[in-house]
Amino acid sequence: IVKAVIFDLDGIITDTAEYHYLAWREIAEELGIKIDRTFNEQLKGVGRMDSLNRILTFGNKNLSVKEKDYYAAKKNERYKELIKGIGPTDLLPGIEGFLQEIRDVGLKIGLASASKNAFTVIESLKIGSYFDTIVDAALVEKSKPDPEVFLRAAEQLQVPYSTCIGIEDAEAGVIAIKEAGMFAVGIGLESDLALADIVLPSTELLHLKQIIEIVEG
Ligand code: B16
Ligand code: MG
Repeated sequence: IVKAVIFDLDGIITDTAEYHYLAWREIAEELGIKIDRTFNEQLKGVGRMDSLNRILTFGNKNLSVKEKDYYAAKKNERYKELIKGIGPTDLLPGIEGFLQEIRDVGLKIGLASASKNAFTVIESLKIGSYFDTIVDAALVEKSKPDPEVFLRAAEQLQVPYSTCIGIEDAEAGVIAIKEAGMFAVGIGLESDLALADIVLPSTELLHLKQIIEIVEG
């Protein structure tokens, strides 16, 4: 029986991936590394320091811990500037209706994000009232694909892990959901999200009744 739905933020609720990309591209350029949108796919769902490490590996560059902290902080300042203008029109298609469907049947709603800016983004989108809990990177030790962020969210919601549906756009996130013992809905390409229980091409196609029918059989 399904008791809760736990959402990823970036790529599911809104497309902040583009802003992460623009901010990282500037930082990478400063480091003499050129990244493009194809490379950026590898940064989706991956935490801030892990993202920087991937960029450095890609560019064959080494930095000291202090330098890494400096560039990670600088990226975040730039990212925060870029997301200043986001609002309810930046919600991905169908998301608000889907949140309402979940509310209407009385299921709980959680957020499990690798971003330390999750609270700010949810506030800007004006959807904070839908969420019974928000678990972000500041509250967990291990980032996706570790299941910790999804496990914490279920605990906060006081529901068993196996009664949760997790929704993710990144491979690392789908792995985290499955490791948490939850039902995984992937949004994107079947070839990228092979471990998900079901894959839908767009958030527009999220409909609670259909998903519950598949989960509960
Ligand atoms: P921050 P999600 C993730 O959010 C993003 O997908 C990823 O690109 C980003 O690096 C990460 O958050 C950390 O974000 O720098 O804001 O702490 O998809 O898990 O909601
Ligand atoms: Mg995501």
